[in-house]
Amino acid sequence: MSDFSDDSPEVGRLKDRRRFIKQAAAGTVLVAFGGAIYRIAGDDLTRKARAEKRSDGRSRLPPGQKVIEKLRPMGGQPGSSKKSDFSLKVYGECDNPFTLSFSDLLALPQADVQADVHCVTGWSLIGGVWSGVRISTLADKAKVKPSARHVIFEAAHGYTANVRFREAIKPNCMVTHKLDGRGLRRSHGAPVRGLIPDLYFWKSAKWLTGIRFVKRDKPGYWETRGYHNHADPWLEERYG
Ligand SMILES: Nc1nc2c(c(=O)[nH]1)N[C@H]1C(S)=C(S)[C@@H](COP(=O)(O)O)O[C@H]1N2
Ligand SMILES: [Mo]
Repeated sequence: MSDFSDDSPEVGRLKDRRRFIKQAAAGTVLVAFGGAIYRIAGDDLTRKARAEKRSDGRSRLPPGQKVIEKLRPMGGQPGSSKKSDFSLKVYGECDNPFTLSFSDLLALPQADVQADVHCVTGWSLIGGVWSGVRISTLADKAKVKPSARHVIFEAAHGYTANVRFREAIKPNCMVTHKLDGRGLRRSHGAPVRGLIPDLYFWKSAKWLTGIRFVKRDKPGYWETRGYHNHADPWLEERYG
């Protein structure tokens, strides 16, 4: 099992994942977090993930990470989670800027991507299936100019995250509205969030409002608060 993206339905893999987690449940610990109970996977899940290799040869689990079973809400100032309020502006260094409603977004080619995500606080969620539209699809539609070098993900209340253009158009990068076949929860960025799985999870902006292609880099919310500008989990680029 690897991180790479796949356009085909992921039902088989999902079932595998559920079985995998069930088998590992014996080693599971319960912890209270933000008033709710979350399961921290046992060492067996973490050890197994660490032993696996990705298609790019990297260890499936970046250094210093532990596997959790369920996505954990990490806060932030939410935007409206109503689909009718959703509007995504795709603009900047491109010849064809556009704005999408939620139904416009659904009318674009959809992808299902199996991707692991890694939070800088030390947890990773592995094997999640995220559905939505690839950044590369949006970039093609926008006719991005060759001068665009970075992508600024813009979210409610001024949150931003900067990603190198060439990394943002990798096939596992998308704007996503579903995890494991279900609409995102409000705490996880409903209706739509960015997803840049190969960088620390703060690069995946919740309550997404805009995608701006730019020539010059512009460090975002966490990048201007002591976190690393690039954020590669395998290089442990945690702090700037
Ligand atoms: N708009 C917005 N997006 C955000 C954040 C935020 O505060 N606001 N926090 C980031 C951080 S630090 C992390 S770890 C992930 C957490 O996502 P989750 O709450 O779905 O686990 O969202 C990222 N996206
Ligand atoms: Mo975070």
